[in-house]
Amino acid sequence: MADMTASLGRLELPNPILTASGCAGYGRELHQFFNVADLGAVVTKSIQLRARSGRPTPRMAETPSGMLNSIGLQGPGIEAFIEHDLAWLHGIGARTAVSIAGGRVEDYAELTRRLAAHPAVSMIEVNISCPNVESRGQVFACDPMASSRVMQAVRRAADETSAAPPPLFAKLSPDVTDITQIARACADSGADGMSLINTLLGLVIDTETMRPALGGVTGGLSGPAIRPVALRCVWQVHQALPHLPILGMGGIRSGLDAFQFVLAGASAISVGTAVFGDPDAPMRVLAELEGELEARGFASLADAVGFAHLDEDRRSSRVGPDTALVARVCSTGGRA
Ligand code: RRO
Repeated sequence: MADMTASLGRLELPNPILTASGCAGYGRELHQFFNVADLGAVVTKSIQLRARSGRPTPRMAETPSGMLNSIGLQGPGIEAFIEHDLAWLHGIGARTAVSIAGGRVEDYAELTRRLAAHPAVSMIEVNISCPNVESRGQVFACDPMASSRVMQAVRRAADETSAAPPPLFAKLSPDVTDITQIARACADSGADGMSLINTLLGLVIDTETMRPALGGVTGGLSGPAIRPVALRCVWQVHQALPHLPILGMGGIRSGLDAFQFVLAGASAISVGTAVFGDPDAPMRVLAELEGELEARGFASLADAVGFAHLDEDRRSSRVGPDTALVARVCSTGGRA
């Protein structure tokens, strides 16, 4: 049995499979299908200071191998979230990564002050990359200076609120020229890790009405269509900042998909859009990923993180007693 413990900075999780923000609400719906406390963690829908009803309907459209959403940050606001949703997650024993979003830097700082010392919060995912906001100027993650201002404020708020705040992960957008520039700006400003990636900005036109299919016109593209883009982002950020923990996501549907993200440098995985068609996908992906690691002789998940970047000598040093097995798999590219 491979050791599936996942490390996201100081946070240690019993396994590396999390939900993806926005794809599992606050956990209750998925809990009908499996115990969400068995996940590495539940990542909540991004929460803002105040309740928000979101963008006009329709808010979802199908695309080949993906889905376009234009939810527009619908949510109950931080107070109701803490009272009802976070309390429920805490009650069932789930580890929770709370995704936060705001229109101003100070919003993020205030949200962090409400959450950083809360015993139910295992991690804060700082969503600076929501594509469905009124103005692209509000997408902090499209600009290194703006990303840096948010992360500095969040870092300061977390450290002022708690002596041992939860890890702070910046969620980045792939819709930039060089994602490593944004990741570096966030890391230099106090982020403990990166969540990669948010959706890509897309558009679908309904050919019957001859108008955009979504009420919000544009939307965020997710699902298998974006997997190679997401994997490329994980690869680039791991290469540029090899010690920075990465939570990887983007169209992951199977253990083999997840394994690619681990090899590229992700220490843990969020399963998102897959749950809409297959609510059991997170636990299935976990079992499949463990099988893929074992089939290649990895004693632990940690040994496989970033493995695709390593030269032959460093590969051998990662795989202990099963070196021969892994060397064979590595050289043939096949399964053991
Ligand atoms: O709520 C949304 O419309 C939304 C958000 Br906050 C996000 O980060 N990514 C996305 O695709 N949709």
